[in-house]
This record gives sequence, C-alpha cells and structure tokens, in this order.
Amino acid sequence: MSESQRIIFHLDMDHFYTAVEERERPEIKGKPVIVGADPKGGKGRGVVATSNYVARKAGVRSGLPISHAWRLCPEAVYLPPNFSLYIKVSDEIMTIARNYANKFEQWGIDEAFLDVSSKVNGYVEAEDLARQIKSEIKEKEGLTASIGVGPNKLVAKVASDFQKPDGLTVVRDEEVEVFLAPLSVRKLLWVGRKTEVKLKELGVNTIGDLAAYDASTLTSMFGVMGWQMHLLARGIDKSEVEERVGVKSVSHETTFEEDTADSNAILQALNELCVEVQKETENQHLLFKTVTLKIRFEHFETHTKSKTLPFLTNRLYDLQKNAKEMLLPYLHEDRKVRLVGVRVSSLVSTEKQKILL
Ligand code: DCP
Ligand code: CA
Ligand code: CA
Repeated sequence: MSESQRIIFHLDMDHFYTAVEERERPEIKGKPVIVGADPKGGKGRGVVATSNYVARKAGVRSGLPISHAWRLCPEAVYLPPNFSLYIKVSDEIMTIARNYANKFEQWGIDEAFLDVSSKVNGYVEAEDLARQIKSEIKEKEGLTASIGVGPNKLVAKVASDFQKPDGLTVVRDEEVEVFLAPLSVRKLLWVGRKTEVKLKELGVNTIGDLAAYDASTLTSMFGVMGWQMHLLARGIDKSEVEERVGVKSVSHETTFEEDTADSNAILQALNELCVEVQKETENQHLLFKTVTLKIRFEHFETHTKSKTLPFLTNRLYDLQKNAKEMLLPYLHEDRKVRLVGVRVSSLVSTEKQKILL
C-alpha cells in the first residue's frame, strides 16, 4: 500500500486524570482541578500530574512543582492520583477505540493510533468515523477525546493536539505541508528541548523553517536524527501502526516434586515465588495492584483467587502478606497440593506515565 493511501487516527483524551475525577465528583465541575502531589499548603514536594482547563488558564500544567501550582492557584481542588481508576477507564476507552481500527496501537495511558485505511473510503468517511468514536466514548464514558486524522502517524498526532478539548482535525495529504509549516518545531515528536535550542540558534523556529533547511547541514549537526527531523518536517512518516504487546502480568508458579499437605512447605514455596515475582517487577520498573493466587490440588482441581489492593506497590511485604492471606483458607491436613502460583497484574511503569494493561 502506498503512503498516500493510508488514513491514520490519533486519539488523545482531554485532560485525562482530571476529566475522570470530574466525572466521579460532579460537584467540582467548573472549578480548577489539579491531580498530583499533596500541596501541603504550599510546602508540598512533587509535581502536578495534570490540571483541567480552568487551572491551565492560571498557568498550571503537567510537571510543574506542586508548590508553584499552589502559588498560582491556591483555590483549586487538589486531588491525589487514583491510578487504578485511570487504568480501568483507559482500558474501557481502548476497547471502544480498538473496535474501529484495522490496526491499533496504544501509546500511553490516554492515547492510541488507529489505522483505518481499509475501514473508510476517503477523508469524508474518515471524519464521520472519527465522530462516531468520539460520541461512543462520550456516551459510554462521559469523557471527551480529541482526534487527529491524517495520512500518517506524525500528522495524526500533531492534528489531535491542534484543537483541544473535544477536537477533530482532519489533514488531507495535500494539506500536510501548509498545516505543519507554522507550528513550532517542538511539535515534532522527537524534538526535545535541547534540540529546540540548537535549532533556534540556526534561526529554525517553525516546522516550515526546518523543512526548508538544508538536510545535509542538519545531518552533520544531529546525525541520523537530523535527517529524520527533516523528513518529519516535510510530513513524511512511513512508520506503521503496530499492535504492541506490553507486559500484562508477571507470574511464577511451582509444582511440588510430590503432592504435599505440609502447610509449612507450601507457605515457604509461596514466599519464594513472591520473591521472584517481586524481583521481576522491580527489574522492569513496574508497580502492581492486583495479586492472584493459584492453587492446584491433586487430581488437578484448580482454584484462583485475586485481590486488588487499594494502592500501587512493588513491596515484597505487600505481596507475601496478601498471597498468604488468600492461600491459608485452602490449606487442610487432608488435602494434598500439587502446585502453587503467584501473579501480579494491573501494572504501571514507574519510568513513564505509560500503561501496561
Ligand atoms: N501525566 C503525568 N505527568 C506528566 C504528563 C502527563 O502524570 N508530566 C498524566 C496525567 C495526564 C495523562 O498522563 O492526564 C495524559 O497526559 P497528556 O499529556 O495527554 O495530558 P492530559 O490528557 O492531561 O491533557 P491534554 O488535554 O492536553 O491531552
Ligand atoms: Ca491527553
Ligand atoms: Ca496523551
């Protein structure tokens, strides 16, 4: 399929954490709302995760120190993040959106790329489809999304950000250059702050400036990235929408050499499994919220039991305590156990605000 035939959507939820909080607490609607660290009357440490559009008018944005937010907007409603709720809502939104796509790629907690090339015939139908997705999310989740439609991921991503909130921006192949040209180079996905400063020194401020700049000079300054930036500035992006398989859970189980009813031996095996699971989550920089116990008796009778904790954790103590609590009711002198297993799920990466469902 040629580049010009693709139609790609980028969907991004509007002020996601605060939108979910407003939905859960209608009484705060219309007020400035900030989700993040505890402001502690202006002495709090940590940062703003996100703010709603009312708080943004006062200058409060993601990443701002919470003490600074307090100075700008002391009257705001300050809330701690409720990750498990955001994960659940995100999961529901992704399920809705996935249905509309030939190929689907989740890209963070509140956004995704959809390749709808063979679902629609041209941009008019594409726009209709994007409206349908927005209204299904609105109807089922009570939340607004912004969608960008374009011939590739880059253009779709920039377009979804173009008219927020509740936006829908369609950029046809022939409009790409004109659409991108006036925007800041910062809008290009891989242009970080340092690169932005260097480009400014060259007199390159907008994407149009970058597109017009000599590609070989960019390559000599930035290496391969320079070449890539130049392609992106011209709206060229051949990358595919790819379904990525993230880690959904981490688990370990053990089958005893011989079926056993010895509760000490079973508990010890369970503790060791917890150690392995905990190590793995730590290595992968994951926090978990759900713990599942699996137990198989002789003759293969198998039970699982899950518990979702009221917090995200990666502590061994939390894992061992909860796994043990779920195991104890199954232990009887006269019931031989063949296998035990421990699984953690509802994972969140501590490295990025990226979700691994
Ligand atoms: N987030 C965070 N810390 C950041 C950026 C984001 O914790 N520095 C979280 C909170 C956001 C969510 O990720 O609600 C999604 O991030 P977005 O960048 O998409 O921002 P929002 O959805 O909040 O706002 P917008 O309407 O601009 O998309
Ligand atoms: Ca968003
Ligand atoms: Ca986002």
